[in-house]
Amino acid sequence: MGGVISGDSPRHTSPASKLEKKMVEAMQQRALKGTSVKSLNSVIMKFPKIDESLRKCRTIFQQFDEDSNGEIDQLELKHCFQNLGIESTDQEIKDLFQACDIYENMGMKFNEFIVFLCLVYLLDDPAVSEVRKRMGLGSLEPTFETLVESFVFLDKNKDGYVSKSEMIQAINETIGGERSSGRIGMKRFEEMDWDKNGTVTFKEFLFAFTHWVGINNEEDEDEEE
Ligand SMILES: [Ca+2]
Ligand SMILES: [Ca+2]
Ligand SMILES: [Ca+2]
Repeated sequence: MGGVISGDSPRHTSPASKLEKKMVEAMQQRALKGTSVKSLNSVIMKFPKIDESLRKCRTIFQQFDEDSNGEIDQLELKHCFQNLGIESTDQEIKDLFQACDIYENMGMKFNEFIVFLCLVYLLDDPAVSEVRKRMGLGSLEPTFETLVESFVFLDKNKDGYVSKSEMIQAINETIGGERSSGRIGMKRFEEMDWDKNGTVTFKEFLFAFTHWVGINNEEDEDEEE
């Protein structure tokens, strides 16, 4: 396959929220800086460390989840921001939620929260960087950087989305022409493409990632009632 990816027009069917658009733009910007990731294997090597860091996020999550129901709702996020002394409008909170809440539930579950944190990391916005500082994301930043760089590695044409052919290309580069690699690539891609629109956003990528590193909401939560 050559480098031309022409029959690959992305179909972004679902209307993106303002924040999601911002995130795609942020990824496009970030992609211009390049990536130190050379292969999927090198990302896979980092899984244990990523796993460990993402578990630290659970502690933060629990602090936000005032009623401990396993979800952070808009009011809880607002309270949290208030406690941190961050001014936020209801609309901003709503946008943050829409950007992360893949299932369009009332609350953000843990894996959606990771998407949220990564968004906070990625967005170069004065208000957001204030959130970042106050939430003490410092130790998590290398993990988010790895995740961002992995996405940039996959997004060959740097448009902020990973298409099917880009995914297969990355897999082929890594495994070096094993016959099954294309099929594995497709399977991985389908796992990531939650809304089945043919492209994977950074949000979808992160969401899938929390599964791959073994974080699972339902299994980790002991029902206490
Ligand atoms: Ca809650
Ligand atoms: Ca792309
Ligand atoms: Ca998608």
